[in-house]
Amino acid sequence: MSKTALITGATSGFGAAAVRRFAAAGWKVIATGRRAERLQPLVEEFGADKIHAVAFDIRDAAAMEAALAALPPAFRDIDLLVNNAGLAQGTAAAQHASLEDWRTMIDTNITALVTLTHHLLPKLVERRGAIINISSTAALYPYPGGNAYGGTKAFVSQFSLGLRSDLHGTGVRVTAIEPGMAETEFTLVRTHGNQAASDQLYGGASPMTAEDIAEQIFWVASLPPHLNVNRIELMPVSQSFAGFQVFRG
Ligand code: NDP
Ligand code: 8X3
Repeated sequence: MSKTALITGATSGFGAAAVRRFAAAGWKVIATGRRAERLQPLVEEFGADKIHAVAFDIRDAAAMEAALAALPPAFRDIDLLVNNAGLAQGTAAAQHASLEDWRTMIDTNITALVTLTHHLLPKLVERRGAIINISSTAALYPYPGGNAYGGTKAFVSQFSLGLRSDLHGTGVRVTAIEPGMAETEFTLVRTHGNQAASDQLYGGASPMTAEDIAEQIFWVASLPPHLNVNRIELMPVSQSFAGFQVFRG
């Protein structure tokens, strides 16, 4: 019998690629995101028996609850939660950053993620399922302008380890995937729509692709049930570290 995954942020980037990867392998997928017009083609591509699309703002707790309560019976036995929906907003230094941007990141990357996880934990325990959280290299390596975004992803990585601890003995597996630079709509969103900035960042850099990350998500989910990958940190070969900065006043 096929398994069921709930994948958030399925309208773009990693999430859309993951929906395709899991559906192509025979999984049933609940695909979520705000842009309904991006979800519908996934249903048309794989069929309504394979993909259940549900559009809502993940920060809207009532809409999330309603979406879960309205799941068709064939999609209720969720085996895997992929907490992928998320974003960065802005690259300004903390002292110049927008508080609204910070709150958007915290509401999306942290509050919505823990809310959805809390709703699904009883089902995941019942089914000895799995949780894959999309964190970032920004969780571990600070960089100028990464302030609140890196903070949210540090939460995601640490929350993942904490979940593992609490879920000890339940059979539920938890993994944090911590990617570096991958070309998606991430930078377009971060810069509030600056396509030139996005093209400049990724141009000539051979960044990772959405499909690269989807493959990692699928690999983790396909491992035998006695194996838990705690975290995966990955980058394109073109990306590495640049050391500490020293200010001399
Ligand atoms: P994209 O911008 O391409 O995709 C982000 C997805 O998140 C979209 O489907 C978007 O859907 C969804 N999302 C954002 N806000 C909301 C919201 N309020 N409600 C519902 N869905 C929302 O970026 P990526 O695919 O790159 O990002 C996916 C995850 O990977 C994020 O958590 C990001 O932080 C992380 N990441 C990305 C890296 C990169 O270099 N690209 C590297 C490391 C981590 P919609 O707008 O339709 O609602
Ligand atoms: C996205 C990677 O380096 O832009 O999480 O923060 S980075």
